[in-house]
Amino acid sequence: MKNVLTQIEQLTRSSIQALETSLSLEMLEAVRIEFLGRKGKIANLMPLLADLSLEDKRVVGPLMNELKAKVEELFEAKKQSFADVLLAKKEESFKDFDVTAYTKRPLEGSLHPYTHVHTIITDFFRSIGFQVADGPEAETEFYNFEALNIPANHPARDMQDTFWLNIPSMVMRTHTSNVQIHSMQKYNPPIALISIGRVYRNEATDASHDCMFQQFEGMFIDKNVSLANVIATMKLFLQTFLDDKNLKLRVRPGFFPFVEPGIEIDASCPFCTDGCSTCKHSRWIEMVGAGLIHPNVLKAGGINPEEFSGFAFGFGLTRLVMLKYGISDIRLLHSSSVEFLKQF
Ligand code: FA5
Repeated sequence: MKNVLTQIEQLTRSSIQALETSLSLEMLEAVRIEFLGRKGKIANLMPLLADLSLEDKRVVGPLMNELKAKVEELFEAKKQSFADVLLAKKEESFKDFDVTAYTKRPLEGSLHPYTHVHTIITDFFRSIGFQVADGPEAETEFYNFEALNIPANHPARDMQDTFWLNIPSMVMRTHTSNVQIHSMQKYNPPIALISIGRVYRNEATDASHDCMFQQFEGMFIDKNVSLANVIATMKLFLQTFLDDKNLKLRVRPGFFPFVEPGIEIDASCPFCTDGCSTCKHSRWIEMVGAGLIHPNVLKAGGINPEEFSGFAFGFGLTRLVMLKYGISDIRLLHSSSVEFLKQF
């Protein structure tokens, strides 16, 4: 009996010491298995009871149960203390959490400069009564050339290097002027419309030329339309678009087979008064080709040139975009570069 009591006493000391010196949940679990496990040190004491007298059993039995209960209680208390420390650490780390602090935001999309300019142009022309029309990019020779007074073998065809399709008489349109004929066939005068879209030219690409770029065309047909009407419309539009109320226009003669007379309009440089790199130190920037619609073109569109006249104008939209946003290389517009696009 004395031997058993000594073992109980030793186990009590060693188990308490092991529990108290456990530094982690893992160490604590190892101690639990060592003392309280099914084959642990406390369970190993039980067979010793068998050799004791009934009287001794009544003394030793409760002592063994007490030892087991004590170790269990200390184990649970130690486990709880580890949980408390963990919780306190977690609370500490959240204490200074600032919900308004800067975090890197996901990349947001932005509108392409073409889209911005598209909106400015359509808003302006809708406000003065023009509608917005569309036309095909794969076009017949008739709508792209012949109906626009550019017959086959005419030298004017060389002005616009053409991408021919494998389908006979079909081209990628070289300008948005094809919309003029489609619209004359569709509507009766008065007609006031603009059209914006991609055009294609078989040209080498450099900082200011691309083989695919955008144009923006306008047309007005009514009775007694004069050149003064197109000049006034261009002046009002460019003053609004370039946000310069003092912008002046300079008109020069220009040749386009589908207008007569044809003019080219330059605008005073909106960026300087005495010359800069944008206007190449000339104080004028080439803006738009325009003129009164040639009677042959009105006829091709089914409109009587004796009764009606009209003006047409055509911008290189790509160059307008570059001018408005100070873009130096046309290739950036189709580059899909995120660094470039996120500025707009
Ligand atoms: C025309 O295409 C005429 N259809 C415009 C027109 C319409 C005149 C109605 C009169 C009446 P032009 O070939 O000049 O014209 O082209 C118009 C504009 O497109 C040019 O002023 C220029 O800004 C732009 N452009 C021409 N080629 C390129 C190119 N390769 N890359 C980028 N822009 C170009």
